[in-house]
Amino acid sequence: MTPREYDESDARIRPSRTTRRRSKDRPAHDGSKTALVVSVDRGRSGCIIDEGEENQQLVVAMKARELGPKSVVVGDSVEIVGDTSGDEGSLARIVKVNERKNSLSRTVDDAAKLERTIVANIDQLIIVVASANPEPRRGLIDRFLVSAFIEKIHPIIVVTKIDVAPIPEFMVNYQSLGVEIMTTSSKGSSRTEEVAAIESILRNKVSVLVGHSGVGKSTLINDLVPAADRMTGDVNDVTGRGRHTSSSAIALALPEGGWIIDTPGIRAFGLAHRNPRDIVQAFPDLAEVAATCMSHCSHAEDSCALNAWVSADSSQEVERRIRLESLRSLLEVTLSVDLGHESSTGI
Ligand SMILES: Nc1nc2c(ncn2[C@@H]2O[C@H](COP(=O)(O)OP(=O)(O)OP(=O)(O)O)[C@@H](O)[C@H]2O)c(=O)[nH]1
Ligand SMILES: [Mg+2]
Ligand SMILES: [Zn+2]
Repeated sequence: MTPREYDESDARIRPSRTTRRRSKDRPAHDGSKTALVVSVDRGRSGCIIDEGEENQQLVVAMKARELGPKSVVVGDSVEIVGDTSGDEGSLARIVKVNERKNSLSRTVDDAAKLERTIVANIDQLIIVVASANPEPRRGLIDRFLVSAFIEKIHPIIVVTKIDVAPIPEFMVNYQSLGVEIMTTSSKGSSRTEEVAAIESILRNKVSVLVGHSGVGKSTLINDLVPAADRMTGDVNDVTGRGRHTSSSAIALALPEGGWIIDTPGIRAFGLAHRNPRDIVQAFPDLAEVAATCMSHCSHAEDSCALNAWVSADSSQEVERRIRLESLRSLLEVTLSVDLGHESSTGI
């Protein structure tokens, strides 16, 4: 298999003669049914109608042409019309994507303008990092955290492959920003308890697993949802990289309630569409101080008001210093992002 990056354009459909013909006698939209998108693969979306009810039904649907370039992603709430029987070979049409409460999106690199949405309507972002093989990369974790804080998605870090190497020290500092860190090993004797602990934080929530290829996202999903049967792939011994085994996102129902979304491993998470400085807003105590900074303060300079805040209270100085350092690590992402726009918050 050729390794490749997940590309949302995979989901794009070319208008064909058949769709054009069908659109002539399309039904009125007021008879549409609301559905949850659980998979998107080559233009076909798996949609669940009457989710959680007795008559819950999986329907395959295609995006209607009238939707234009707007993407349909896993986690979306959509309106579908047409053949919603779910019968073998049936195909319904998605006529509307309902408003998203949030979404996780990236640009291919920091200069790119085209924003690609990965998933929508998420409660928790589970950043999966291997302690080794592949090596953890701080930059990617920081980028995921920036997005989570801006989009108000609760982030959690799960460190896998604890059997191979201990948890990297730099990760512990994220706790000062309120990020919970959990560890697991598919090989260890306490796997059952570790999976149970992860399961309990996922219960009745919509969570998405993200991370590099080969970190063990699908391996974890298979233990959380035994019926999932996700394919896993070994990490290349020579390059230390995963093989991009999972190629599209899919949401799976957790046995105890809630949804877990497996995503394909990504190489880069561009933030051209974000201003990382906005993450300060996610921390009210820091935002209050940062509001007194000089305009355009990068919060990394000597005159930054946050420096004075650290030493203003000696009893809290150590905690404050770690918290500020962790925040600055996220803000450093700013340096590598070409900020095409100024922060709307003025800080
Ligand atoms: N030693 C060890 N190996 C693990 C652990 N978790 C997963 N693996 C192995 O790591 C490899 C990659 O696992 P996958 O679950 O396919 O990784 P993924 O994150 O889904 O990768 P993509 O689908 O390519 O994004 C497989 O060979 C797994 O058996 C772990 O905790 N310890
Ligand atoms: Mg996978
Ligand atoms: Zn500042």
